[in-house]
Amino acid sequence: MSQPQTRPYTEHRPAYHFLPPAGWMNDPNGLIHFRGEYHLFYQHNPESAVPRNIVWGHAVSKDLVHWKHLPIALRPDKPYDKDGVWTGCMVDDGGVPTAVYTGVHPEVQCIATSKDMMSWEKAPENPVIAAPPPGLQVTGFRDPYVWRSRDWWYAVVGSGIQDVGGTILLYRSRDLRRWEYLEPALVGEKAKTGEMWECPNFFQLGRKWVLWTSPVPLGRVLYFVGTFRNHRFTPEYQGEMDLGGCFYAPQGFRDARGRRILFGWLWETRPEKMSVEAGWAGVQSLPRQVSLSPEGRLLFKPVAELSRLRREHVNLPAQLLRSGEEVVVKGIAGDCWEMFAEIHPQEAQKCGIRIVHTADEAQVTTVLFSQANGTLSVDRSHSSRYEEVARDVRSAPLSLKDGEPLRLRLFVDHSVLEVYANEHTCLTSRIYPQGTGGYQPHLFAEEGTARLMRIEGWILDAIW
Ligand code: DQQ
Repeated sequence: MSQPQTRPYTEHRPAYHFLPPAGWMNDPNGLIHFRGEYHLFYQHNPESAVPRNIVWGHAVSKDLVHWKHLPIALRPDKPYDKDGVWTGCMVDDGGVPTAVYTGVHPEVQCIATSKDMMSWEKAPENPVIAAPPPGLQVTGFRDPYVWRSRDWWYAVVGSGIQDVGGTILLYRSRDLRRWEYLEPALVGEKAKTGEMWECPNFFQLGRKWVLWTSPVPLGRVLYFVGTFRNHRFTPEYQGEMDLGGCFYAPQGFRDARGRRILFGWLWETRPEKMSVEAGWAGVQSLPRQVSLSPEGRLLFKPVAELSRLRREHVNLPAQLLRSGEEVVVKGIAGDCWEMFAEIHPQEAQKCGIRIVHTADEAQVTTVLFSQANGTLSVDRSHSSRYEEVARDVRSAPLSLKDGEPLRLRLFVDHSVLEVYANEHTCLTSRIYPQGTGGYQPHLFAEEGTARLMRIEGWILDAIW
């Protein structure tokens, strides 16, 4: 479905990332692979591009790439959720899809079931968790995430302990309706990991357990990999999921092929007024498959199905890239493309890709690897002539091992730029240039010569 042509900023509206027909979207919710179809629910205001009157939007896909919009699934129409049907997950309860979500206000946990994935019935037992554990001074109590282990359902609820830090509270139940509180599975330190942990996901991956959460007020996503014994999670590795500055509240699920896949909310970094005029705000990230590296850190790669969008293909021969010179990837231009670059920086202190606006080359976003600093960054200081959009530099630590090449995968979709480096470092960004025409990639090196090993690009199709 496309926006009416009378709206401004249509050139910023993504074409192969998921977003609703109109209005506001934030967190992905209720992700499940059910009877051969992928279901994506999401926090949504269909009326306007502002975060008010939230409902659960709903879409379905057979391939994680092409989506069909379905009717709104949950609305705030009960005393226990009249101020909001907030984030939650979906489980398959013996063939019955069951949403476990937060009703507001105050924050309580509720369930809703469906026979056909189209109409939803809220359980008479709601709220199924009516209050936080007695005696705990909590800073929030929301975003239940549920899994099954033998005869029990387990849930973590995002929370925080006053003056202590973010926490996940662990519960168990036989029937999803009567819940027993166990204990905090992990408690963070307020100064380091925030005061309240939104949207936790907690699951086993190989021989480890993974927790990721979106801490208030950090506005980014932390993950921990560790062990889970006797209801206690012991982190062994801590990482950041995406340091681009607009990625939040991801939710993951396991599909029928056993893959762990997540979507994350990409928020706008333009003023609310621009979003309201455009008529929409919020995009879902590409679906990312999550796995574990031998060192125990998380790896992220866009799902293989996305290659169905590939059209024209460009392949450059291996070559040297001298300081001060540029290699323009001719054949890759426009609003929707993907590219892969394998680069040996050699003695070049810096190298990367400039994403240059084709109609106005002064609007450029730079993806820069700095050997000296051990960082990968996205520089938006010259991305747009619009004064009022965010212009910053976001960086993630990135050091290459001896002989290891830089492997960059870029996805450009109108105002979305997703950068994946060596599968473990993600920087997702929003860019809003003035004018139509799209972008073209220019490779560059500085302070030394780099070697381009493999450069490939594809023009991508729209999904609607
Ligand atoms: N968004 C939801 C909350 C959640 C927050 C409300 C995270 O349930 O904590 O829209 O973005």
